[in-house]
Amino acid sequence: MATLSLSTYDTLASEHRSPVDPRELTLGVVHLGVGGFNRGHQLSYLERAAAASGDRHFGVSAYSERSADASDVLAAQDGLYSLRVATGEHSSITVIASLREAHFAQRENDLLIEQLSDPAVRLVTLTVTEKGYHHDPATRRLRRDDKDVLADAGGAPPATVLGQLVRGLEARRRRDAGPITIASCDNLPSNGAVLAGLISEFLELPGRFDAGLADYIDTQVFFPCSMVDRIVPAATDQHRRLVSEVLGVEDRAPVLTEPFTQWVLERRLGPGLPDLAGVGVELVGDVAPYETLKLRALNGTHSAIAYLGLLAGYEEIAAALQSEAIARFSRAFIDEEVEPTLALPVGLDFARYRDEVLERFANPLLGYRTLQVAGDGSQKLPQRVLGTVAERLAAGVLPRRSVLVLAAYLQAITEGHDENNRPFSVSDPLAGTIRERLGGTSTPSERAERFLSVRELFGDELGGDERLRGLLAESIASLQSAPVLAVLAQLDRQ
Ligand code: CS2
Repeated sequence: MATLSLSTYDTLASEHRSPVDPRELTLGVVHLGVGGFNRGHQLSYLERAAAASGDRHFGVSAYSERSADASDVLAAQDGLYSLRVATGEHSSITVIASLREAHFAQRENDLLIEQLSDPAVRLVTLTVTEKGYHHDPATRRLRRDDKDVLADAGGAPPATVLGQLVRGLEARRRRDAGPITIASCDNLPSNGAVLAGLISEFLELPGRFDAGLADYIDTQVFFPCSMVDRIVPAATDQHRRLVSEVLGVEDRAPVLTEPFTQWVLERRLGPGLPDLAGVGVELVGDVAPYETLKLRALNGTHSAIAYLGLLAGYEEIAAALQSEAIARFSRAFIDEEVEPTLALPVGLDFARYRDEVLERFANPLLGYRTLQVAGDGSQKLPQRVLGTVAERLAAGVLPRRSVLVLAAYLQAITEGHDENNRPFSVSDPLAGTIRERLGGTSTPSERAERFLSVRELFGDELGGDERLRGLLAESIASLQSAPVLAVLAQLDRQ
């Protein structure tokens, strides 16, 4: 079978072609982190903006950060890939036009710096995952001892996004290429402000930077915060086969997603951007209420289902939610523990939001794996669960469900198997540290104490909280002594 590329594009049935001819798009956007999420979310908005406005200046050059795998496959397809929106029998499959170039950042550093300094480029977007920011999850400050960060500051070919952006901005300033907007689209609270803060901390490291760069960044570079929402599971071979059959050409980089999509973007934007508001992006003065809601109610519940489901032996989120105990737990977690901590966006119907989130998770067509959501918990849990824990404790209430999620996370990364002894391996940058810290400890209260001593994760305040320590020890003990679903049922009776 021929491969999807510009040379086979015209053979596609018109229903599978983009409303925009990919050959007409010129470079206007650089993206860092070309995973499924970016392709299922931002690139689809950019394509619709091009279609709606007729403006062809926002083609995207995207870079993969950690390995060349994704960018090589996309480059071989001339940036083309299909997006399947799973709505039951009538899934639509269309090729997205926006991605015009794909590169591996570490192999093509010079090109990246050149494109970041191109006057035609007015927008940079990032989806590099939580750990891509090289910060401490608890404090959101730069990890000043990170060896890649230090090498980048010293002038090595940049391997971190911070180094890449700073070198690109230096070149942009020298070239007088005009203001630029850098939009973080990762699931971090205040993502834009955090990125701006990390860049300014990076510039304080011992290293070689153009004098005056910090002032230039202050006046010429815009870092809006954003909340992005769409469930985009990792691609499977089965999906690749199905899509290739429908298209009649082989697509080795297809993306599957759900109908729901949302992008709330802070109105802190530089000039010359595509008309995103025209295609449904909500431009607001303050993203915080949207992002706290999403991170705690949606992502927090996702992580909860992932760890509890994984331990109970469920491979997929939707399957785990079919368990009545997990479904009941999720509702109660959102209603009783998360909701009281939220300042809701004006006009939001919370009960409806919660039902919609749980319905989206239950979509069996997505096949979203518990193991995927469980990955990198140390980078995710602070904003997803620990904020809720801290605020409930401050209000004098013991957040039993949230703390059970922490115990389930601990069990998942230290035990590495479910309750039927089936092994799994959760990938997490702090897993080694946590396992080491726990060493040969055996009693639940020792385990709780050692776990809380991982200050990169808990910070000083929560890490030293006695009530949290007691509750965590109880949760660890209950998971050690009964099957997960029985523990959940027991919680309901308390
Ligand atoms: C998920 C998110 O994998 C995960 O950690 O919780 O990717 C989630 O699907 C998205 O944030 C939904 O917008």
